[in-house]
Amino acid sequence: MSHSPPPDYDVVIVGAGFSGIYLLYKLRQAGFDVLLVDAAEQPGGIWYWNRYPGARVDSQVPLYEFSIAEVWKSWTWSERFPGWEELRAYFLHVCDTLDLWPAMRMKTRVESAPFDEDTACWRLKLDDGGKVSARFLLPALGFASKPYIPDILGLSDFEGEWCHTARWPQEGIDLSGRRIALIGTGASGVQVAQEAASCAEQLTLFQRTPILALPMRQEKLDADRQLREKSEYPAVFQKRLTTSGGFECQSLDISALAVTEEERTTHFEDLWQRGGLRFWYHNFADILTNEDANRHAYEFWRDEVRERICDPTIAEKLAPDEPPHPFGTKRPSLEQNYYEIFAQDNVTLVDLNDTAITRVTEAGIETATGMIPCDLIVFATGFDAGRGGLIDMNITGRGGLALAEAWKSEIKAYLGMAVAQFPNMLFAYGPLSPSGFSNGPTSAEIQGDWICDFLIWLRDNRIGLFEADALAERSWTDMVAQVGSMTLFPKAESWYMGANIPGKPRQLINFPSVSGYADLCHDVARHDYRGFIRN
Ligand code: N01
Repeated sequence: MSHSPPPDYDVVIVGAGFSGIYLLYKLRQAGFDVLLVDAAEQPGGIWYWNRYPGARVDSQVPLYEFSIAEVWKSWTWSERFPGWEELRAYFLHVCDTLDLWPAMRMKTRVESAPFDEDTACWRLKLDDGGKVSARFLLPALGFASKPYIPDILGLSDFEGEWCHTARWPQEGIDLSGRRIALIGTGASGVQVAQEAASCAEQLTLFQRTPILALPMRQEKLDADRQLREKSEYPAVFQKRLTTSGGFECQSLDISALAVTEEERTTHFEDLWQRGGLRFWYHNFADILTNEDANRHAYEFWRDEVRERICDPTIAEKLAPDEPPHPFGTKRPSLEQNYYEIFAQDNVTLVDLNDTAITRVTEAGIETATGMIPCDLIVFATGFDAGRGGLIDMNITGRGGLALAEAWKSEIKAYLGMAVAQFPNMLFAYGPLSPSGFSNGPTSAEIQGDWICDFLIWLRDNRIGLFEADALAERSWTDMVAQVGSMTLFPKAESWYMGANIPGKPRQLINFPSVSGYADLCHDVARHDYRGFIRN
């Protein structure tokens, strides 16, 4: 190693969402010199970028917030499932309360992040022309920082407006009186559709696969009620660390096939009435592992939804007799009036399996059966989940190895945080960790605490360099695939399986248990951080 000036910072964190902000708070508390950079104008991560009308979280209060007492004690929500404006305000409150601003540089995008082997530090190039170096690099980009827009012929000819839900203009788009074509019916598509249906002149929704959406059962929250409920918060925050999804409870420990039909229906009915994602995470033990058990859940879902759709042809498109995929193997979303909007005169459903898009013209979307004029096209077509944002950061490790190259045929990562040949880098909420299966703040805190403890341990032991061992990386990657193969997830063409992006390696990109993941990470720590080479 050559004699050169020390790096500018101990740690650079990239991303000001839940993971990045939590890491910043913890590492500053632990005495590290830290800088956080983020391309957005304000903190919030996905809640900055996904500011389309109707964007709101699907984990209920108080699950979707930090467990840091000074933050939750001084914050009041107005709804059980808060919207993006309130979530953004929450992030400002967090940064004010924890005095994080001095270590944050917003409106700054990392253009490239090469590891400099001579000085054993990361040398980041920023889009303002600046450079920053740090001993440790912690990308905290979330799983959904790289939007996916399908390659549709003629899009550049379109004379109206178009955008992706995750790149919605910050000044907003007024949907009133517009003729809107909405492509994609995932969680984002459902939320835009509900808003657009209420004010658009015409909304045409292009569906490739029906989403199996669950009733949200939104509630207003008043301050007095919340104050009373706050006495239970510490127990809820503790509990969420111990469940498989990072929520307040998890699946039952009994099979859906081990109870009578009446008992099964009673439990389904209870989950349905309580609302939220519970029908997904608090259901019978084998809903996501046994096709017969899963079929019961699907049929209950289908029959409930069909009751809300008048037209039998539309009902068969939105809630088909035969499941399009096992229930819950694609992320269910929450809806408020999604199934009712299709009865409105201004809403049309186009099934892309019967009526493919042939091209976009100046005036709208041309399909196999005719032209659909529109003045706004919304792509609610998802993300290159887990991998896309990290690759776009142009991270290069030893010998100039690009992360894109390292992950060309398979995403590999030890503990879903570290990659062989990329020393002194740990990413949060990334692939092969629970991220997409987890309530966000729960994972942010589990990984944030673990990373902070690891960096303290390195400091205490005067270790300046660590790197994931290639064998440990291999066995973690295999283990995630092995656990996945015991579930029904591989049976769906989902972003969980990398199947939504042409050419992306097909593999389960998330570890399907938050508490199981935490146990494994803690075990690694207890064994002097085995699986990491250090010197
Ligand atoms: O993206 P998605 P999303 N032609 O990938 C369709 C979280 N989230 O932004 O299913 C036509 O789920 C695609 O069709 P198919 C949540 O974890 C949370 O909605 O692949 N259609 C699908 O319908 C969620 O799971 C919240 O056949 C095409 C849609 O586009 C994740 O983010 C809100 C297509 C993409 O759905 C991603 O959700 C929003 C093509 N070429 C998001 N390509 C809440 O907290 C794709 N599609 C409530």
